[in-house]
Amino acid sequence: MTPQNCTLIGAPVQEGTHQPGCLMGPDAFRTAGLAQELTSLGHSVTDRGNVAPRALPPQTHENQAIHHLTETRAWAEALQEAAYTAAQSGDLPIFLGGDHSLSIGTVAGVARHAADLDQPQFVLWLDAHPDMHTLGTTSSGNLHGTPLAYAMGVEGFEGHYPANEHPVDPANVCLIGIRSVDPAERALIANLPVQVADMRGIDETGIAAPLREFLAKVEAAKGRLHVSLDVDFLDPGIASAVGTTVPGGATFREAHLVMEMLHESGLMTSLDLVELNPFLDERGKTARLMVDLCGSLMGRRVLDKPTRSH
Ligand code: 5AB
Ligand code: MN
Ligand code: MN
Ligand code: MN
Repeated sequence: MTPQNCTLIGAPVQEGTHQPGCLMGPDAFRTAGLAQELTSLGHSVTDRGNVAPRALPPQTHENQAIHHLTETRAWAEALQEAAYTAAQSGDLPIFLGGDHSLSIGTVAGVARHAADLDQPQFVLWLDAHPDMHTLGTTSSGNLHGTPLAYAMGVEGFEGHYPANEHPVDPANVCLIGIRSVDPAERALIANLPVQVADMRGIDETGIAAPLREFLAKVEAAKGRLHVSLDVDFLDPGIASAVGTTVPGGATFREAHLVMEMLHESGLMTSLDLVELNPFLDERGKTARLMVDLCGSLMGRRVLDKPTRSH
């Protein structure tokens, strides 16, 4: 496989959720040996440290449930810029969260670069949740539930989040692992051409089928692929260090298979690792599992020949 130049960018944001701890995420990934894992697979790694948002004037929204709107916007601006700059360098940006609100910035940033290249941007959302709330529909007020709606240019963020100049076409979005959907998200999914592989479907077809279908679309369109991996994609039995556990998630092997297939496709151009809450971890177990999954994503395999069967 081609060795890649990986750029690690820490985004210690936790304002998008209601419980503290994601702030420690980037350092937990570093402590669990992410850079060493990538280096051992032949890649080069540059750790750019953590992004720091600037202070913005306070802003409010009529939805009283929303908290930390100003901070979320500040993170989005800083991360959009960081993601755009990192993507332009031609390296593989890996964003270390931090809660999922960081993807408000990262997806828009890499999509801006895809637009420069005149290539379509695709997004693979590995998550228990669709994260498709708008500022008007979130009832928890936790803004980590909004990044995918914003990334696709759904209305409901105007004047609050940065203007999204390069929204991702919903037809280029695939959600895998979904098992907790709120009514407003359900309605949005019904009206958008997104591909959704919920756990119900995965139980029947296996996890490979929907992923294979999506990767074929990315390849046919010569697209760029952003992967956003939320820890709660995984079953809480193997990954407990996350605030929003939902039973019935991806198993150890399902998750590795997704990573292995992504690697074999050679299509991924950027990656978010989000929602790790080290304060809830048991002796670094979830952090280490995430690093282990990154190993499969970046080329570790059992044998030196393909093991896949079509
Ligand atoms: B995560 C919920 N839909 O809006 C909400 O972890 C959960 O980034 C959001 O996927 C979960 O609060 C956001 C109930
Ligand atoms: Mn999420
Ligand atoms: Mn989630
Ligand atoms: Mn969460």
